[in-house]
Amino acid sequence: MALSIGIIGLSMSGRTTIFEAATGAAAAARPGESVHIGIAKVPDARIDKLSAMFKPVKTTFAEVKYLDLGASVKNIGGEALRELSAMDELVSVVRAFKDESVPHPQLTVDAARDIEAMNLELTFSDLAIIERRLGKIEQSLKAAKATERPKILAEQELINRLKGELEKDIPLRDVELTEEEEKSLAGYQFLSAKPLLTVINIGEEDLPNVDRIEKEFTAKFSGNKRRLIAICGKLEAELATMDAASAAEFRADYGLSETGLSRTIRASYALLDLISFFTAGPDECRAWSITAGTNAQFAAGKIHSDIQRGFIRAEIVAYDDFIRAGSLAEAKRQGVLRLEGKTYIMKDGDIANFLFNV
Ligand SMILES: Nc1nc2c(ncn2[C@@H]2O[C@H](COP(=O)(O)OP(=O)(O)OP(=O)(O)O)[C@@H](O)[C@H]2O)c(=O)[nH]1
Ligand SMILES: [Mg+2]
Repeated sequence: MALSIGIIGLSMSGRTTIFEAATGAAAAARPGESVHIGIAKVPDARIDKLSAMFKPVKTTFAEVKYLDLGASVKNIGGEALRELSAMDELVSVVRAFKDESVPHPQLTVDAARDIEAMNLELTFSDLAIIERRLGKIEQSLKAAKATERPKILAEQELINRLKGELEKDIPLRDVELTEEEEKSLAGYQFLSAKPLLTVINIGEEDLPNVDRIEKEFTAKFSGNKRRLIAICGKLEAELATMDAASAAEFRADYGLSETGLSRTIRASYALLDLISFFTAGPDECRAWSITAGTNAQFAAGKIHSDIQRGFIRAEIVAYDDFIRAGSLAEAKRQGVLRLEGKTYIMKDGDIANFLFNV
């Protein structure tokens, strides 16, 4: 399943602009529609190269599902909350660009203030969930049998502890939990517990200062499962409509080596500890996303449950070794194409062929 990312932000911060640049869909949430979903292909030069070598019938990039909310993200509740709860990660778009013709809901442009405002929205949303849950726990304690009480009381205590942290402005992703506590909270999908990528939407005039801006804000808003990048949404949206060669030329003029989408996705993958492995052949060259630390047998299950079930061995060659060798046969001759068993831990850039029997 594709990684799913919910875009949040104050109104007019540039969320839809960035969504469109990422997904190539001129497809903001239309009037009367509160959410819009778009699919972005995960750019990966290694897949381009493999595809050029194998000339497969089909080339398939990994995908990221982006969700753009039509309404401003204030008092997150109802459908917006349901949708965001289901996301793997949140991207918070914060306006830093100055433009008199684009009104700011707070009248002035102040990215640091808006970052905190968005954090508060997530905290409030979680506190509301917690209040409702505490009410229900009270009710169930009244009717509970003696044998049921300890479990309910433990949940009550944990939820109260989280409430205390949220009231101190500590997001739940910064709260240390035991594995057991994590498990008991899995059903809640608290928003302030989700990995958060803050995207500062800067004006073109600030492009030479990207590094400084990112360092400054990262120092100020660091935390567990948090990252921050600065991109110029408007420029990205314009470049996304051009053909690749002209876009690259413009990008070079601005001193940008990478697309905003590529930077955003790299940061998103890093936040979730995701890596890519590849399958490559005349039928298809394809990128697959897995969590770092996944073994070969589980990785095989990404492709098909039969391959996981009937797993025998994996033929693995590291991307760089394969490129140096120039072909699978030559990689084999050089001994860099090797056989690995079930427990082999997959590495980013592994090209894999799974041998299985069902
Ligand atoms: N100058 C400038 N304008 C931008 C930039 N990014 C977005 N805008 C403009 O800001 C306005 C709002 O952008 P949207 O992408 O619609 O923002 P949004 O957060 O989706 O807004 P709503 O969904 O309407 O709340 C549009 O007119 C954009 O063209 C930027 O980097 N620079
Ligand atoms: Mg919008």
